[in-house]
Amino acid sequence: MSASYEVKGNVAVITLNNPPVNGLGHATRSGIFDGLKKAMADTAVKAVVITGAGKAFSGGADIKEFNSPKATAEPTLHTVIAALEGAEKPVVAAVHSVAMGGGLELALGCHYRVASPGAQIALPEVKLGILPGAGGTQRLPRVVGVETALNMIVSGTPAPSEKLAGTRLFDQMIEGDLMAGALAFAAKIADTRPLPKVRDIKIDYPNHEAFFQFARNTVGAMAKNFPAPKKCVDCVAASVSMKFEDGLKFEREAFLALVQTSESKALRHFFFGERAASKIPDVPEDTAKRPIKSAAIIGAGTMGGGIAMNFANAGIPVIVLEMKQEALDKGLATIRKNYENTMKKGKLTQQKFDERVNLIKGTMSYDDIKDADIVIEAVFEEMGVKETVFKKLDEVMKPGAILASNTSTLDLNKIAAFTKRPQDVIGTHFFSPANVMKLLEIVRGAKTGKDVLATTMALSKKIKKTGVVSGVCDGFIGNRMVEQYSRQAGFLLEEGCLSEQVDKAIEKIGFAMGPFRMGDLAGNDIGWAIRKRRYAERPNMKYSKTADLLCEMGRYGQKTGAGWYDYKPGDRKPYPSQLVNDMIVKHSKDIGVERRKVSDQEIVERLVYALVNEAAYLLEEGIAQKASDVDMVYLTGYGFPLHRGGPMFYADTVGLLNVVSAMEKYARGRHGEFWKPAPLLAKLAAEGKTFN
Ligand code: 3H9
Repeated sequence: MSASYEVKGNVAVITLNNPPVNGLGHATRSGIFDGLKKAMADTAVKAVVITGAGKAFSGGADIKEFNSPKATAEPTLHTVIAALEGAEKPVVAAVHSVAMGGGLELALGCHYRVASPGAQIALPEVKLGILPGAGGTQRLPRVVGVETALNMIVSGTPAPSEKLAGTRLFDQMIEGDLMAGALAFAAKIADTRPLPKVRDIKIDYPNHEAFFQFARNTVGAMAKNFPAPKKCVDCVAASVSMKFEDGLKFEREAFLALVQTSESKALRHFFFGERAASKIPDVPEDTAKRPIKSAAIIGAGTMGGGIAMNFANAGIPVIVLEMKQEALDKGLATIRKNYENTMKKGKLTQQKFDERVNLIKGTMSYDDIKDADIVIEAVFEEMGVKETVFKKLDEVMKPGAILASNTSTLDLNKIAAFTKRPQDVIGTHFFSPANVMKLLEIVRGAKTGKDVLATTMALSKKIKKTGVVSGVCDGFIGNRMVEQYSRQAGFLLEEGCLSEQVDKAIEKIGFAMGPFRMGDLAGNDIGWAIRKRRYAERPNMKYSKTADLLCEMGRYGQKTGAGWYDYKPGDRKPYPSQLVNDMIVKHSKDIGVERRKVSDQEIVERLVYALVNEAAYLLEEGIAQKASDVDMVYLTGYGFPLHRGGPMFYADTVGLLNVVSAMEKYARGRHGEFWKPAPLLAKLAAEGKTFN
């Protein structure tokens, strides 16, 4: 039983005890149900207090149980809530720390609720692609009002308990000892009859249809790939227009339909994948971490400045080092401007602006950074430059400082070898714009210390990044995969596509941007430089020459006003370019390829399966630890559509056997070698298994 029972005076106390967040799994639900029965049977008990042990009242239904028989095993959450609400003795919920989802719904089923200030109150189900399915959409509007409830349910955002103190959600706020306060409250109301029930509260909300239609349109536009937000609106609307029992039934049906959707499964995969990413098999959670109270960044360019902002945002002082005064001034001015823009949008107060700007200092002297707990190098991506920087850092930094490189492709082990302390060297690969993008690839060198890895992992959480560990290889997880994706995109042009068709096909399935629009944004010259290196290093690896021809035309992308597309001054909208299209068609002719009509399905399969196959190699080689890590990289750093759950989850959803059959079909085309399934993919497909 994951709930304990004790009697204090004439009050029974049921304490949910299912660490870490008192999820309402089957055992916990049974514990509450049995405790309640005991309390009802004991004539000495006059009232019941229900609370949670540890760091939560309850984080809600146990998500791990979804789509398993335990989720629907009796007593279900509905049964438990009905029992609480129908109890003939008063039941008081004593809420603290976290009351979310089913946890809040449980509290809403109690006759009374008392709370500590600072508790996070939320119905966050929408973030998992579902909706509150245990009465939340029907009861919350009755206590906090329709509009507040709708906002909370559609956004899933937590509100602090004190903000809701004036509503019927809480009967009393308790400063100090919550249990003592709850027991005193229970004693006070022990004899009150009839017992108040949220379901009995009448909702008076005239002219609601127009309001709900507006809400439906708004959420429909904002979350077009997800069915849940619209259903949330429908359920709250039902709380106004239907009788309580009918509303509950309506909500239940919507919940059961949503929990089966691939969108919800993808969001739940993301929830657990993000948390799983921080778990490293040979680095236990209790590994001692080094304190990070200050940071230094080498380089005040776009990357260095963006990285510095992350530290300031987390309240950590940071010094940015540059070689020239002009570059330093420019970098610091850009940071200031970024914060000013955020303030103008109303997302930052003047006080926070001042705090953050004051936390970032500039210097041209290594002497000023020597005491920093971590230093991150964000200088030019060239081994010689890295060598100079790391030798210098080895010379000046205090013992125990973490020496991090923001390299996106270079060999971290080589970089570490420039120092006499390779155990302190690690890769922190940020993505541009570094103050916005969630992904942080944490590159573990052969000699990186476990404490350094654990510290950097914890730091990624502190600066609100999704940290994913990668081993050392060219391009790490994300860029190594994207290279294969780009190669396929190039081959598609040779075989019959134009850039626009490829971009549109992949954007239609939800990608933020197709490969060619992405190239224009990032700068086509970057890929060109990498390919030139590849032509020398790997002469057998084939690439389409179209991208090289484009660069030879000086079309580097948005920054030159022309790339795969044409651009107008001050306008980022891509316009198809006749010149480029002619170049593509001519190139096919030059290499003797007869152009054909390529279907959108083929485009999507070839691009996505190119990612999947490379990722299977990464898993085999141990560069990526688990398939969900690959998905986290693509969801948080590469614009892979969230509702598809990442490339590996997508492949699992399609079925690995189907993926392999499609690859066999493409292998009969021009690039047989490319489509050879990685041994891991072939094995899993043959065994009928999945990556995740
Ligand atoms: C629901 O309630 C449906 C009902 O309406 C209807 C039912 C019929 N279940 O985030 P953390 C685990 S849907 C299972 O790092 P924090 C989490 O995986 C639910 N496990 O901690 C992690 O495990 P591990 C609606 C859960 O302190 C550990 O707890 N509720 C659940 O930063 C620590 O998590 C939500 O959507 C769960 N419900 O934040 C709330 N919640 O250690 C989702 C957490 O093995 N949860 N875990 O990696 C959260 O937002 C945060 O976890 C919370 C704590 C704020 C609670």
